[in-house]
Amino acid sequence: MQVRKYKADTIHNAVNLVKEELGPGALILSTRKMSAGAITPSYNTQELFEITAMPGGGRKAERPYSSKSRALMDKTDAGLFGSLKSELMSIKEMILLLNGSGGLEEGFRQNPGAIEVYGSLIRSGIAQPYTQLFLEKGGAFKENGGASSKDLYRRVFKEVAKVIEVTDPFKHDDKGQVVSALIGPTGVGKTTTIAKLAANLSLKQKKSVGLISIDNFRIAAVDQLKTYAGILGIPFFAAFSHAELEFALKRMKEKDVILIDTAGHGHYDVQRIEALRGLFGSYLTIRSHLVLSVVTNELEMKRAAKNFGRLKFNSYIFTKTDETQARGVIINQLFRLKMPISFITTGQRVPEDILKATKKDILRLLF
Ligand SMILES: Nc1nc2c(ncn2[C@@H]2O[C@H](COP(=O)(O)OP(=O)(O)OP(=O)(O)O)[C@@H](O)[C@H]2O)c(=O)[nH]1
Ligand SMILES: [Mg+2]
Repeated sequence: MQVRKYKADTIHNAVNLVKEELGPGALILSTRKMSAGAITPSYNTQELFEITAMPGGGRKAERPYSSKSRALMDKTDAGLFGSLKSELMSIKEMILLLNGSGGLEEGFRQNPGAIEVYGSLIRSGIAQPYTQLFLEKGGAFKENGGASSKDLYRRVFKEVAKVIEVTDPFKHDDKGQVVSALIGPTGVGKTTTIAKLAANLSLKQKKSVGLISIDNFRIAAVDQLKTYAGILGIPFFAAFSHAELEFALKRMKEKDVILIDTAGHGHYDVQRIEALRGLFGSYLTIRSHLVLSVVTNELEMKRAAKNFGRLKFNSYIFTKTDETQARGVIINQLFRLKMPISFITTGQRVPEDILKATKKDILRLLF
């Protein structure tokens, strides 16, 4: 089977070329419109049409080939079919993207380069309205906005970066002791993240660290952190009441950093969240940080942020970024409730899998 490509300035001329060479029974496999300049400078027209075709009428018309040249041709055919298949896939994807593009078709017609950037943001999990906003702000639909997709990527990423704010809760200043509590839904990685933070602060940053666990209904959960404290050789207290929390804080008042682990609450468990607020309420020094897993369904994430908002948290910690490619949920959450990001966790290993949040790292994880 001989698959060949024919190029001409109009589709009509390309069809004529096919007929001339392969006869009127030729089978047209695909047609494609291209920009002529990109292919060869010898074409003076703006557009170029390419037809992929093969002779019709079955194998009888073909010349017999040696087994060597047959194998070579099969290889070429396979390559051609491979490229046709991937072309079809990208066309399919583009149609899907355009269908959900909320009326951006006209913008894309003017600047086809913008489709690639748009697809990249959508694939990262950033919701359509925010993706559209980033493209608009990046000038994707202005005249020449899509001239170079590299340039457009740069401008759009800059817009995404503007939405991201980062903070370091443990940055040394003269405020004295830092007391940080991690709050959040069940199983998002609070205890694991505390262990990572404790190890990095004490071993790498040479800070004196103390741990407190507030989990008054699960002995195993308390043991989990106690074990980490033992390994690191740092003090640990379990506190189930005001008095016990007060005692633990007093005993560790010389420490640079105190990390407080809390029991995971279902975000519908407003009563428990309120209880925690009652417990923390009288300590102005305690700063809370909301831990959210990026694999959580977005609606759940939104509700969790709302209900834990009663505790007036100071930053987000996003966990389990290693479990999904669609990390754009981070950006979606920032649109719902703007708050700086302090840490990102990237796996189960303690203490390695944690990053201090930087705009650059977050952008790298997103795209
Ligand atoms: N893949 C992955 N797993 C993680 C990450 N962080 C934590 N985990 C895992 O998530 C599971 C739950 O972690 P925990 O630290 O016990 O979660 P928690 O928020 O303290 O849970 P509760 O105390 O029950 O609310 C464990 O299996 C962790 O190893 C991460 O960044 N990536
Ligand atoms: Mg825990």
